[in-house]
Amino acid sequence: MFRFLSAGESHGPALTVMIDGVPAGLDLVTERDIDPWLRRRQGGYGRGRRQVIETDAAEARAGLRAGRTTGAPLAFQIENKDWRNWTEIMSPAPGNEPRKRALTEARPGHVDLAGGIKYGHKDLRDVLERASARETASRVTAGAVAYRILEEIGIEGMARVTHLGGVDCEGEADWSNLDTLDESPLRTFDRDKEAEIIERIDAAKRDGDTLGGIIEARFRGVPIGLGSHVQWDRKLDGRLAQAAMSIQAIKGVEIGDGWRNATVPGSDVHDAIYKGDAGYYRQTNRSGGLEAGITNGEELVVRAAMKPIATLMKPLPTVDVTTGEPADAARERSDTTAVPAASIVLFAMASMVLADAVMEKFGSDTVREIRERAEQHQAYVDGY
Ligand code: EPS
Repeated sequence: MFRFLSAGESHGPALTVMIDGVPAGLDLVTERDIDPWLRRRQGGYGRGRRQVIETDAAEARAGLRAGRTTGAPLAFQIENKDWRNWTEIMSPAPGNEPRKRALTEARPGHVDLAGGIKYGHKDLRDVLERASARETASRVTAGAVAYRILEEIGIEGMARVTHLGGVDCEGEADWSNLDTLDESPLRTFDRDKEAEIIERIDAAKRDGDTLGGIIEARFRGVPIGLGSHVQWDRKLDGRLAQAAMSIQAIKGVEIGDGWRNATVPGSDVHDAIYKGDAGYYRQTNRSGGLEAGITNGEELVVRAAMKPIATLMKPLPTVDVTTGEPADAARERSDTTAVPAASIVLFAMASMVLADAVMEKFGSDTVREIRERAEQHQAYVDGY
């Protein structure tokens, strides 16, 4: 129901985002609802100079009228300010062959070699520009719209880092102090670990190296009964995993304490069920709010493992694809780490999956019907 497509190269003129399936009647103000998420995605210690050039903002092009959605597809554009430095190399017009500054030394871990072979390019810029994580600004734009739908039925979310560069920084997920995450240069509640992690990022930068980490998106107020167990492609955990795994550099996904749960007995894994005045509840949430692909009313927790960025200033051995000779992998301006930014992207992707599941259950034409049906559903659950 909630579908999004994007177009745009890292150093092209702009990123273009199209979103279909947004219900009518959603209050949406780009400066209030989208741009703050774009700013968060640009942040985090360890990013390169590109983020000094960019000030991402979503410009509404379609589907919005007087601060409300109409039910028509939404379209947004995010300017690449760096485009002015790339107008010749990235020009869409003919006449730039042979290309200046062709990138031919395939970086291990990046799209370069496999993408170059697949699409028949020897200037690997023709694949890397689209593989670049610049594209995640589009995801965050669409995710911010999805999150507005979630807010309409009382769902609240957060995005944080729980590990970076070999240091755990999980801390307690503190809903009453979400500002802490924006204040932390690493988007962590565990601020005692910041100095150690920053030292590691500085050391990696000095060494021409990069660092990965673990990120988490968490949602509360999620109704019981989103997703389904009846077919593989309707399971919400599977849908979240696909969305998370599609993010650049993400190589592992867990729901709740997925990896830990594989190592201990079932009695230490499954969350005992209780019923009180407020209905069914659990005292633990190792399943991360999902059982058999259906939300169970507990906090929804999805985590993802991000590998270190593939552009190394101290390059690994590779092959030049034009000469076939051994070479040092290409060096381009890049980030030492983008783990804090990736947490915002995970949050955006998870928001889209959740908004899709919400509309599947409660309707998709108007925000009014979604709200009414969510309230009716809660009354039903309370009496179950
Ligand atoms: C990226 C390389 C860097 C990052 C970029 C992703 O860009 P540049 O080569 O222009 O310095 O900054 O991420 C972004 C531009 C962004 O907005 O997140 C890469 O190769 O993936």
